[in-house]
Amino acid sequence: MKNRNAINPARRRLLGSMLLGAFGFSLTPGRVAAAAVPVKVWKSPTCGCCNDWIDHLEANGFSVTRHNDGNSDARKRLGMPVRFGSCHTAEVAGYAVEGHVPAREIHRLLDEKPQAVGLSVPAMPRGSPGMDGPEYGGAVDPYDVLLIDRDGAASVYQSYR
Ligand SMILES: [Cu+2]
Repeated sequence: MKNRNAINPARRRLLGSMLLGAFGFSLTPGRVAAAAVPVKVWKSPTCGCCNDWIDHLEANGFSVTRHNDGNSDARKRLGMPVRFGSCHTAEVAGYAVEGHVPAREIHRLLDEKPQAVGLSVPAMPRGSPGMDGPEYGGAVDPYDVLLIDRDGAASVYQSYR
């Protein structure tokens, strides 16, 4: 006879994660469970692909503060040349991150700590994080993640092609 009060293990796990979820904890292994890395993002209030990129960051170990007053001033202040510009500019650990840079390269940047202004994915290539929603119909443009050094020179940090 089954005990009416017994909760099967799967259901118990589900209830447990719901309770933890209510308190903002996560048992997900890996980077997401580690303390989230704070990032500030400057963008226009109406930028949809910026918000999609922020969702990508938040799903990959970052905690984002949004500033919805455009990114030109932040880009200039952080020393990111306009020619590498895109729709949003972020700041993480003193580095500039311009455009739809994958979270993977930002983690690598924070691990390697190069002498640099930061990273950029210029313009808005389709298929990059935040430019990969259903509205793009699966289109993928080749692109490079660039490392921008302090005299404004760019080198390829990671190629996606
Ligand atoms: Cu964009």
